[in-house]
Amino acid sequence: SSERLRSRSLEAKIMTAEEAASLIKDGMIVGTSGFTPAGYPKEVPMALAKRAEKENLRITLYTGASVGDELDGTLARAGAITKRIPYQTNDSIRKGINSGQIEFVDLHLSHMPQMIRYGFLGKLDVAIVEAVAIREDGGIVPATSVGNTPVFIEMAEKVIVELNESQPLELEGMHDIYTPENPPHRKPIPITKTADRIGTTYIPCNPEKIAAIVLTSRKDSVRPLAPVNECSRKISEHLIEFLDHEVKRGRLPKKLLPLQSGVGNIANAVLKGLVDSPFEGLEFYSEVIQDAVFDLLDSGKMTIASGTSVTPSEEGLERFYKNINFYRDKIILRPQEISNNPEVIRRLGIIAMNTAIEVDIYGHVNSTHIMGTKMMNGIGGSGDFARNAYLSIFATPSTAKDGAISCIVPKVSHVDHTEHDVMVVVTEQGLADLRGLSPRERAREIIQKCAHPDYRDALMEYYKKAVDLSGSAHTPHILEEALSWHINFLQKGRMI
Ligand code: 0RQ
Repeated sequence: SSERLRSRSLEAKIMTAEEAASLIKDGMIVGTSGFTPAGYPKEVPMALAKRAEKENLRITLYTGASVGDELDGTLARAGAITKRIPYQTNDSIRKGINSGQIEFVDLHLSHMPQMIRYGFLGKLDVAIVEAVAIREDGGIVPATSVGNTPVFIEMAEKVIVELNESQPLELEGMHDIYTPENPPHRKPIPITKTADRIGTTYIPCNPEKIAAIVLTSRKDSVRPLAPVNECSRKISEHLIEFLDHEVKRGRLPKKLLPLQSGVGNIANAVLKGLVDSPFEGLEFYSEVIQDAVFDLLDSGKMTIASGTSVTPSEEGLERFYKNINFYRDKIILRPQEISNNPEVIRRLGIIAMNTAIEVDIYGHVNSTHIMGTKMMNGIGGSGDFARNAYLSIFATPSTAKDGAISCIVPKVSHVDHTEHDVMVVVTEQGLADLRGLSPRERAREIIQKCAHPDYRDALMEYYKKAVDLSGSAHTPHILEEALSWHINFLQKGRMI
């Protein structure tokens, strides 16, 4: 309808998904909208996957972050992806990455857009983007995510738009699109408060670049959230007690500082815990806006939420659409280059809460690799936030796989966040405050506060032996034994 396609001359570009997909050739670099399963194109990727089953067609796929199965899954199963950047959560992609079929580059999410503009990641051939509307001047109004869509539209030769009628027009006005200049001309990003709007409500696009418009009403495949379990609830309690303590000590203002939280069940539980906490006037400056943020906005505990995508569960999405006029002026969607920008994170003083796969006794965090070799999802935005935060917190259950794995280990099998970027570690057992502690002090704090009782003594034994054998070195280790827990698990199915 003319409400969604506001340029008469672009009507000639309306075509089927198959016709649009034919613009994509073997070997091309394709960038798509989408950040966590929100606002990603569906029809053209599915048509492309069908073609790839019959002909030689393999592409390099860039996205904002993870996307839905219609995009990542169908293309991976058709063998149509040679390289994937920068983050994924799809089983088929993961299988491809961990079996040598797909090359994966795990990037900090805020780095990717500037790397594209700097020319580090090659020349983008086609951008496929989901939109709520196309303006008369070609400007594109994104749907439930912004991610890397602005840079893909700017840098791609051609743009294919999936105009999605299932995404409400009321989304228009929630986005804030701003693109930093390349050095040496970059200026300060003028965000000084979470609620600041600094850009346009649409992504500028030269209408001549729009090569195809595909109409659809296919919905995002959002993912269910598990109910808050005992372990996540305890982690949430420890964290809220800690934040309260920081306020009492005068190290945090009463309304805290803007919060960032990762995705998933622990993150959701922590945010849900805040609904019943004493804190008021909270702000959220994060990547992903999930269900618990709606609870916080509804309860009046939170005044503003800024992110790069809205990714609730199915019920959450329904609730979001139903009350969109309430949420419209409380939610701002920004490019991931801005939502995850180190300059802004440092300026606002973000409290960053992310999840670890494992943490070692010195505070190094592995967020990406299972047993040091197999890629899980990717670093996502956790590093953007952790390194630049006012407070950098990592949470994990103390054990995994029914207790066969200790998530507190002598040495992590892969490092994403170094000891320099981790201030607080929290498990259901307790919280270790590592600020101002040396490695030897950190080891005792982490083992005593965070390790599961089944593993605590063995960790302390390793640590003491390492102190002895290294002559109390700065970071005591026994190199022959440091990864023996992982080797035990791989060989015997239990770490000790
Ligand atoms: O595997 O499902 O096969 O049992 O790892 O673990 O406990 O379900 O945790 O879903 O919250 O994910 C770090 C991966 C946690 C995620 C990570 C196994 C465990 C299970 C998942 P199964 P859980 P979650 C914002 C910020 C990086 C990106 C990021 C992540 C599976 O939070 O990707 O932070 N973070 N982004 O059994 C072996 C261990 C294990 C283990 C858990 N120590 N050893 N396996 N598992 N601990 C979002 C974006 O940036 C977009």
